[in-house]
Amino acid sequence: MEPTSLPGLVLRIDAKVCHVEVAGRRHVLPLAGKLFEQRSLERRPLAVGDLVDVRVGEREGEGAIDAVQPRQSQLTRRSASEGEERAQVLAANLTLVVVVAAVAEPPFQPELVDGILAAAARERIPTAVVLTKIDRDRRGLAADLAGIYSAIGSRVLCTSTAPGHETPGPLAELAALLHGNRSVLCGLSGVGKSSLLNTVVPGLAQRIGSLNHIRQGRHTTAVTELIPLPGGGHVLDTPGVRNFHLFHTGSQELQFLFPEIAARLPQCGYRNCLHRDEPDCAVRAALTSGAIAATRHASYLGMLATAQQGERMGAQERGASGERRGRRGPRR
Ligand SMILES: Nc1nc2c(ncn2[C@@H]2O[C@H](COP(=O)(O)OP(=O)(O)O)[C@@H](O)[C@H]2O)c(=O)[nH]1
Ligand SMILES: [Mg+2]
Ligand SMILES: [Zn+2]
Repeated sequence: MEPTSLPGLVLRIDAKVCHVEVAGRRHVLPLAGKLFEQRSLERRPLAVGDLVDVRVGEREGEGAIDAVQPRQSQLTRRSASEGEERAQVLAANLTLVVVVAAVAEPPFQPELVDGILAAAARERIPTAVVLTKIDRDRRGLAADLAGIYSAIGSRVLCTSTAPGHETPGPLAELAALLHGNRSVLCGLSGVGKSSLLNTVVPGLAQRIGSLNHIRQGRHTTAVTELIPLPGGGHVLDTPGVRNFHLFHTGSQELQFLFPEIAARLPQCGYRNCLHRDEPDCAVRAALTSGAIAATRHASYLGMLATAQQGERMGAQERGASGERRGRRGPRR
């Protein structure tokens, strides 16, 4: 009898196999078959979070992935390897992106946080910001950052999971946020993502890393895997991202990914204002009055410069493609 096709959720992708949840059960299936032969467009046609049609066999390892459903969203960053830019899809079909940043070590990086928020905004994925290690906040950084991110409409949770300093309210709220969602915890390595999950997901035996010491020979989350939550939903614990550059985002598109800029641009004097040094700019006026945070505007300018550099290189490459076809010059 022909096995029937069933809907599955991709939990984890390894070199040769992937883990797929089908009707509440995990199956390990080979990354082989028709779907994986047409590899020309994308290096890997599958991402964690993809909804797939599978046939599962009687025994472990049997079965196949027949098709991938169109994605609702894909959280994507730009990755460069061997001078070639590619889109790296962190996860597909997420319903919540939780940006995690510490107010102690490792130091807060506005452009990383703002990059993740912009990438999520681009895909219209709701976001929340979790500020961790507030037990070690000596300078009131958590309050400042909470002010900045609340002002742009983010839900901000200030947490500590340090023994004796736990913040029960915000941790309970995080648990409630994760419940029923397909979410990702995204931020630098060492900010406390795994610690948060261990605290809010009962019975989760995550490996906890440490900046200072190694427990049981390991100190980081090794794989990117969607973890089923008791009571519904999934959460992705990532090993940590060091940067988050947007993939092919135009310089005119960027302003719409910063809500506080998007809200003000109708008031700018120039129709094509990029809110950098143009006169009569409503965004810069808000910056001067303190209504827009300097760090947010700086992140925007940094991302704008990157976008414009990409556009210039794209134009150059198109112009020179006749003589240089097939050759990839070094990128500045
Ligand atoms: N003081 C303090 N340390 C924390 C907190 N959360 C995590 N840590 C420590 O920070 C280190 C990295 O934590 P981990 O959860 O592995 O971070 P991840 O890489 O983001 O998953 C570990 O040594 C944790 O014990 C916190 O709220 N307060
Ligand atoms: Mg971790
Ligand atoms: Zn402007």
